[in-house]
Amino acid sequence: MRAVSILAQIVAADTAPKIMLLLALLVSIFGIGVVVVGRRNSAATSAQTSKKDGQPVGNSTGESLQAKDLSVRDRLSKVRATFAGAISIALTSSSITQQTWDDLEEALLRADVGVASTARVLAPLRELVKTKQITQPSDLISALQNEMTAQLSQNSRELNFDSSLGAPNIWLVVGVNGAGKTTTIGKLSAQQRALGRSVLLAAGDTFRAAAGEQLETWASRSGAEIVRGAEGGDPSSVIFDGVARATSRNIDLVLADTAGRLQNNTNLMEELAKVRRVADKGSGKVTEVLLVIDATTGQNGLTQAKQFSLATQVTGVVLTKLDGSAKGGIVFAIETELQIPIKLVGLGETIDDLVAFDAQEFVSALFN
Ligand SMILES: Nc1nc2c(ncn2[C@@H]2O[C@H](COP(=O)(O)OP(=O)(O)O)[C@@H](O)[C@H]2O)c(=O)[nH]1
Ligand SMILES: [Mg+2]
Repeated sequence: MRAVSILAQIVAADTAPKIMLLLALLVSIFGIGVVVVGRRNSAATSAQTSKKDGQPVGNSTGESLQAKDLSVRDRLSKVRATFAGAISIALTSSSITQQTWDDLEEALLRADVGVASTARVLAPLRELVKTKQITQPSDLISALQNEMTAQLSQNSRELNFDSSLGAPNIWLVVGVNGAGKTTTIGKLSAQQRALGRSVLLAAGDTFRAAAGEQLETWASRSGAEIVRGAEGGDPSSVIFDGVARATSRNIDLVLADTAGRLQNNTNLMEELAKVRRVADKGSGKVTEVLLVIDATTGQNGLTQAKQFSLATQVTGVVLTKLDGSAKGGIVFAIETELQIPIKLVGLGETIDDLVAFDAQEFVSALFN
């Protein structure tokens, strides 16, 4: 026994430093492991928050937060650069001559205001000059700004939501391909959810499989439900099913996406007219038909607006991509020639980039 305990002491004395060394080694390997894994995790998280399904996500990265901080005026810098520049050139001469009117007219037309709206904006100014209420070119600027604002402020821009309906409100979203319908629905869904309304997205663009997937991403991002149909299926029945689901679940609002092939395709217009009829036939009610127009497509947007309006009785326009447009005059052409109010404006691709259209703010951002 004694021999055994002496042997144990010798072994202990001999291995203790080795064990300590082993322990130290283990601790440092483990430590490095933790740091490496930790770094990998944080890299993966930040990659996830900055891009989800290949699409930019608002509010999650420094970049988007910075974008959100930019004011509406900042986002309209492209429109302002061309418009304000052209106007100030028109008004540099020492007196108001025919040239002044020609230059002003050209500046308005270049900004996409359109022939009829340009005439309507300039007529009251000509009168002010004729009656000598204005004599200096520089005084024309504020008169022009006032007149442009006055042309826009007539219509109500509230989104129609009837809370006494006892059934889902349906907002149809129509427009040509690429105008920004699906993106607008995603942004709108987030806004309506923030107001405390429950939302269901109906994937009525059944022509492209990708459209349904894109809407699915927006549904999960904004906390909305979604109803999708088979690819190539009947858009009306998808929307009808969406309304039925919304009714059974007491959901307040159905945002219905639609396909948007070329506007000169008469079948599309027939299809949309049918979508509208079928949507109204179910348990819900269409309280808003939003036509999405890409601001960068210019006067072509006006032709689109006329056709879509005939097919679906458009109640409001969403003007997208104003952040990337060097023109903005289409706002006047749409409102004064079609009498359809612009209700929302898209100023970027992320979830926060949809704002209520404010005529005064818009016109003042054009000038300074
Ligand atoms: N810069 C900018 N891009 C936008 C805006 N709205 C939509 N887009 C982009 O326009 C493209 C087409 O949008 P999408 O919603 O798929 O159009 P849809 O075919 O009408 O559904 C996408 O790349 C969007 O991110 C906007 O207000 N500003
Ligand atoms: Mg789409």
